[in-house]
Amino acid sequence: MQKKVVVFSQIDTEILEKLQARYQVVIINPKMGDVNEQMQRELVDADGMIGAGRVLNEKNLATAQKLKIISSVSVGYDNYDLSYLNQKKIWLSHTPHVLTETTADLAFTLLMSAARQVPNLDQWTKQGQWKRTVGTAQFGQDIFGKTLGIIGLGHIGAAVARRGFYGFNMNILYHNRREKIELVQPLNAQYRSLKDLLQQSDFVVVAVDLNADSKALIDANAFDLMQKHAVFVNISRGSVVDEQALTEALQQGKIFSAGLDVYQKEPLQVSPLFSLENVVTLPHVGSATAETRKKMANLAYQNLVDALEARTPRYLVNENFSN
Ligand code: 8YV
Repeated sequence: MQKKVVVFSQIDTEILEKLQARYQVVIINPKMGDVNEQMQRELVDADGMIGAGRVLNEKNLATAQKLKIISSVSVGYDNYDLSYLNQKKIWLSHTPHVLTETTADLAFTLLMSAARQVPNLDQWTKQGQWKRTVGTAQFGQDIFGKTLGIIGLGHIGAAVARRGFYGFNMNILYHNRREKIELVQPLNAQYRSLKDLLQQSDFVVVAVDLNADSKALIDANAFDLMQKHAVFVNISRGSVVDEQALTEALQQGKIFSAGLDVYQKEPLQVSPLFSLENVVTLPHVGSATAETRKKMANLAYQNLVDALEARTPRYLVNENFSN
């Protein structure tokens, strides 16, 4: 009998066609009614799931009887209840590496846009406000040769560090759960406590995973420690930052500006951040280029097929139940 796959978000059309050629495919469609109800119904006899951007836990997975794998089209997996998946012996796979450079590119895009007020000045120019030579209100911050502090030196954090070091001659500081001696040697990057990093950096980039230790890691106290000219960038997960404290820091000029790709609640539809000129807000597009999303979809497809054909997926996140 054909295996059944539940697709729980929009996915690449070619991958969808490949799935349809191989398996019975059901697509969860928010336009067709309550998503959790659709999932509970479809999961009863499903063998695999593929998608991204949905919270999956006991509430919507409880009816699954023989689900072997959830193949996430993402590197982050904070939206999945790992202990529940382990308990139910459901594999979780993800798509690391293929999005590293693209996401680091976006971190730098945000860093530079926020440092030089790019979206703000674009609007200003288009609105015809450029009547004479620019004044101090239009000035930005120097980037070349400044100090870049990276919180979370995983693959993406390291790719951000390389851009800063090789491209902009920056002095690199990092904070991480453990020191990464070999990785940082060529970049001459220095380990710092969180407090020291916040106090000493001109640019602070958050690139940590969201977990119990990193939740609200950047709070009001953290913004108090930063320099007044500092630029803050978050490309990891919104919940790593206390968004209200960030909003207040921007309103009160405790830091110069921020560049954000992620928020506590996504999609972000209404926010006090929207009325601030010193913040650049993007709609969670770290990995969103045509090429990279294609690579992620392919990898997620491969992980799914491996699991459904009794092979261990390459990029497994939780326990390997086949052992
Ligand atoms: C995902 C991301 O594609 O990979 C991640 O962890 O944050 C993005 O690249 C996005 O979460 C999908 O909704």
